[in-house]
Amino acid sequence: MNIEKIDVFSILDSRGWPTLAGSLMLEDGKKVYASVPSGSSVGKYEAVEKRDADKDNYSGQSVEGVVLSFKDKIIPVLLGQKPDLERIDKELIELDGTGNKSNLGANVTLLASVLVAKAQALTLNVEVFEFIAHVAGFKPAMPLVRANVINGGKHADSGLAFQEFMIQMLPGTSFEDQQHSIVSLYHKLAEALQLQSLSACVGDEGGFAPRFGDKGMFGNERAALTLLSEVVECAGMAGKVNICLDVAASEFYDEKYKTYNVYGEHVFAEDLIQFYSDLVSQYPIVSIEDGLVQDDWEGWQSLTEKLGKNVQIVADDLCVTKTTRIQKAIEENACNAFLIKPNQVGTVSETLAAITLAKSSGCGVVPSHRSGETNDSFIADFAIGIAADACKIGAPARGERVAKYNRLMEIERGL
Ligand code: 2PG
Ligand code: MG
Repeated sequence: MNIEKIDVFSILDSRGWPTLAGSLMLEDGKKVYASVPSGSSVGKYEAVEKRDADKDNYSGQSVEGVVLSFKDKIIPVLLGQKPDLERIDKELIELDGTGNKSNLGANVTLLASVLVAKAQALTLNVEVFEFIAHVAGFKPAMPLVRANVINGGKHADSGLAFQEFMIQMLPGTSFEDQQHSIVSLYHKLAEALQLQSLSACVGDEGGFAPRFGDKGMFGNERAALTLLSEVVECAGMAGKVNICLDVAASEFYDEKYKTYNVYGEHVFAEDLIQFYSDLVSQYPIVSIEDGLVQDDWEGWQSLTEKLGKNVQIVADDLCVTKTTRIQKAIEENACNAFLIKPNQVGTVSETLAAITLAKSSGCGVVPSHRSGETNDSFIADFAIGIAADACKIGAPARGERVAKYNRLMEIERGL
């Protein structure tokens, strides 16, 4: 069954900025749809996302020109072909010809790649998660959900330096039970915030964005963790809920002074590591993502050495789903888990290669949504297909996040 028609267009993402979407029709008239997400705390080694860069059009975020270039360069290559993910991804990589998709754009190549993956699943008469599992050679499994319930950093104006405070149930919990607990804690957290006259408005990933006020260096982060722990305890769930952090430390790193700029103070990597160590001893923190800046390999080594035995040390900006950087991190013991975002590399195949490498060295893999999302729930299928330890899909609120929860539930029911 060959590809008969492809349509590409611009839609709005969850932050109200344009992003690429498209449909692919096979000869038998069956269609698949896909759209691509977009990050805001973007690592500097990520593949390039193409925008029109016309300041007068959606403040430089429009993708109309990108749509035209997709039509010109990609559609002619795909039409008439069988949807064969591996082969077409290779063609896309060759056509781009750069190491970071700076020619075509990772949003362009990823849209094509996901459309082809979904179309190939259709021709094989399997679900997308089954197709991913088949290509990657894994047995599908439900992941633990990392629900981002308090938003800071670039994702909210809460003033919190840390970007994400996530809750995660204990391993072995069904998705239905996970969702049940996450949702009830999420609403209890809203009540607790309101009781303290703090805002229960939400940030980009659906987590609350309270302004704790001026509590001094990292005082707000402690306040957030304490509140979260209290809510868990009041709900009678102490011991059943773990906390995961995405510090997104590159976002508050001061290149000039080589320190972390925290509430106006300069903090050195050693002090930050000590701070994490204190937090880990006080709260049930099981994972710390991007605890340090994306270039500090030595710092990452120290962090992993100090906490990596009991805590997952997750590289997002450090390795950006790129096999060369993942290989370096493995060799240098710079972390013990990798965040996985397909749009950081630009094709499904390259994302799967990154996962295979990470898993073969015993490291954890955590597929992730982006802060700017669409209702496409591909990442939920993907996380199951690669039997991920955990996945980040945001809070159980906002349509684009809930789409992932609902898809996970749909698949668990079917399984
Ligand atoms: C992250 C992501 C997703 P963004 O840092 O892990 O939570 O954020 O998409 O803004 O890069
Ligand atoms: Mg991150």
